[in-house]
Amino acid sequence: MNKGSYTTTNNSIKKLKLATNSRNPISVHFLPILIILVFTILPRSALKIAPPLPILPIPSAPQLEWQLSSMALFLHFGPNTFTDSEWGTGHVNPSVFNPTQLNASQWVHVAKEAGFSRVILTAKHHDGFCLWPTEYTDYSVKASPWRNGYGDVVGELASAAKEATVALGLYLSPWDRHEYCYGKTLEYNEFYIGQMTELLTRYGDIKEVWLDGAKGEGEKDMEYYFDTWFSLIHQLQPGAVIFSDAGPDTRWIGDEAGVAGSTCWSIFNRSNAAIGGTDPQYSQGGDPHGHDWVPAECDVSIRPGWFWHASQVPKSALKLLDIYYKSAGRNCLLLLNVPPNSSGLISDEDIQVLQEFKELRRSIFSNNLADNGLLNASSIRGGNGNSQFSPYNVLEEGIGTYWAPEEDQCDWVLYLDLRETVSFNVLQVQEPIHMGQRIIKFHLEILSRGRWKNVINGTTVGYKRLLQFPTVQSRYLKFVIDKSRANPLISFLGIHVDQFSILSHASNTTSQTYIDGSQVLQQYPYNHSQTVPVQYM
Ligand code: FUL
Repeated sequence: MNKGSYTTTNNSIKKLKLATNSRNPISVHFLPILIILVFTILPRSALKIAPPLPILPIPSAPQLEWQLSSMALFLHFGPNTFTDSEWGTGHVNPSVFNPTQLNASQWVHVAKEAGFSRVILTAKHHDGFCLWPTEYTDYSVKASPWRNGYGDVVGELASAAKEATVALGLYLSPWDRHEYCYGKTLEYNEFYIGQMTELLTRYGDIKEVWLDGAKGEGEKDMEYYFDTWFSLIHQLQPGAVIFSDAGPDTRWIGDEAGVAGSTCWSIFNRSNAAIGGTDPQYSQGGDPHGHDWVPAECDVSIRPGWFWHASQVPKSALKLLDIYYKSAGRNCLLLLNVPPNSSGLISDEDIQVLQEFKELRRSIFSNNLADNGLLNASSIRGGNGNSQFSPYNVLEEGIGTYWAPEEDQCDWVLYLDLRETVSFNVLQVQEPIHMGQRIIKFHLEILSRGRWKNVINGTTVGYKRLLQFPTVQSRYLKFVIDKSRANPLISFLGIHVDQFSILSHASNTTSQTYIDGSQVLQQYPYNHSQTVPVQYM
């Protein structure tokens, strides 16, 4: 239609030129009037409406890439794998490290198959043993019998990840129980930076650098020069995000259970958090008044320990699904630890659980009951006919397109007619976070026996919000944004069925408003070029 309008306008201009070229002097008199006429009838819809202003803070490109990956696989591996320990003393003989079947391609393959597009390896854990042949200490793979001392776990993983197009992250523990200079501030900072530089210059693209403030009680006191480390990491690997308790690029969620707060902002004040001394509540919730974009990462292990122990078994797929709802489903990245065993492979029982976990996610989220629905909104940026910000954009996967309301509205509502009565128990919502995180409070209503019934209330959406509730049935739904930092934008809305999880909490189904059929019809004036009549039940 727009193209047609342009053609008409161009034809008018051609006619105008013809008229001007003719010998009829009247045309010349009418020329200014004609020009005004042409520009007045130029359809407004032919022009693009600019998107709304992003609201600060917004993510950097590496932060966006990180968030879009949703899940990462953590690989805790080292001498602890062979000594049945978690925090190695740093004095275990390197001869214990001998994974006879180590195959980093298997790790990467397992990750990719299960839907994880990044892996993070403990290049050095607290025991100080290095999984790459560093030049700064003898306490490394070089001193082990593995591959006769010529092996390089980081190198093998980097090649396998590159080949499989899986992103690579490395954990370099600041706390080092082996290194003699640990405790001497300047010397150890130089040592740490030396090791970091090796890792970030030898192995191609590193997408995440992971470090923490963990330290045993009574350990030597010393200062870590975090600002220097972070600047150097960004200089050497501009595409990497740095994880720590307090960012700068991604923050620890504050627990090791993989659970985020039910309110979870990517917005945060870095100055309110210290590495090694965070307030778990602040980390879990973030800060709507913060100045920094520091989204949270939820780390948790598939087994009780971070390292592999023969006596431990993996969590069930259903447990992982529950963790997924509470991490990836609360605007965070899920960092799931799956430790390779002492032969150097990920164990079959862990692979089995990962496959089941993937199948659960597929069966729940691959079907969006809203897909064939009719959508409408309380308002549409640029007017009802504007497809750029149409409510139908929320049915397209990802955050590339979104529904935007007109400016200065008092209601922000998306109406859905699913065209038939369906049962469902999961809501999925996404905000286009490249435009900033906006939504503070929202709720979902269904039309049931002529009354709008509240199904679930929520706070914060962010990249992805998943909400579970006891199964409800309806054809008509209202997604209402109650409070937002700026005009809310929705990039995805999913209505799903989860037949597997058992809910432990009662849903918040409180308020009900009686409405009649004519009101429902009023709420569906815009059919997005589809002429299916919307009827009251
Ligand atoms: C903690 C460490 O102390 C644990 O051993 C583990 O590596 C976990 C992911 O981080 O800080």
